[in-house]
Amino acid sequence: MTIRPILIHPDPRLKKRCAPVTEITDAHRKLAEDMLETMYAAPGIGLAAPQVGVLERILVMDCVKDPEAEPRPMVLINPEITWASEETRVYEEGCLSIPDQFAEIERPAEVRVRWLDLEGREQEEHFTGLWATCVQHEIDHLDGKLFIDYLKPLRRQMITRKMVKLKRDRERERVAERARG
Ligand code: K1U
Ligand code: ZN
Repeated sequence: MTIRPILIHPDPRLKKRCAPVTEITDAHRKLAEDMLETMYAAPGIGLAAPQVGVLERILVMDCVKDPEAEPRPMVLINPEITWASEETRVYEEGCLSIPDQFAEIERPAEVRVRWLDLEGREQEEHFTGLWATCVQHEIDHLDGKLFIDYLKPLRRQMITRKMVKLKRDRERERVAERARG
């Protein structure tokens, strides 16, 4: 398993609508394994393929937060929301592609989602609580949407500017480190 680099906003690959997976191959199974390892290492509770530069409709998540509890790694291919509750829930979201920035986002409190598993079998499940919030955040990634797209333009621009600076600083540090040998 490999930890893959996570793209940081702004990046054009994070704004693209991803293509459905038409045939599940060993490359998809390797990608899913790597995404789970990358998510756990971050650490995070979800990760979508475009965040590691793959523009296909695959996401992983595990919202079991209790370190004593059994983990529940999930891989969802071509996920579709088949039902969303009218009731909403507000949660302070973060994003591994927008480090150290958080905002309260309102979404349906409960959703039903249909997807294919790694063997190509259709699955459907009702999600509530953090699982519902997370799966919607990840499906948004597959549609090229970030949580900051729900914010007012001024706040979105401020966060984007911070991310531009963060990327510039990280690149300078990378160049300086290479020069040091
Ligand atoms: O998609 C991503 O960028 C991952 C993101 C998922 C997410 C977080 C919050 C609400 C909805 C979706 C993250 O995992 S950010 C990190 C995070 O939330 C976390 C990290 C460690 C422990 C618990 C949570
Ligand atoms: Zn995210």
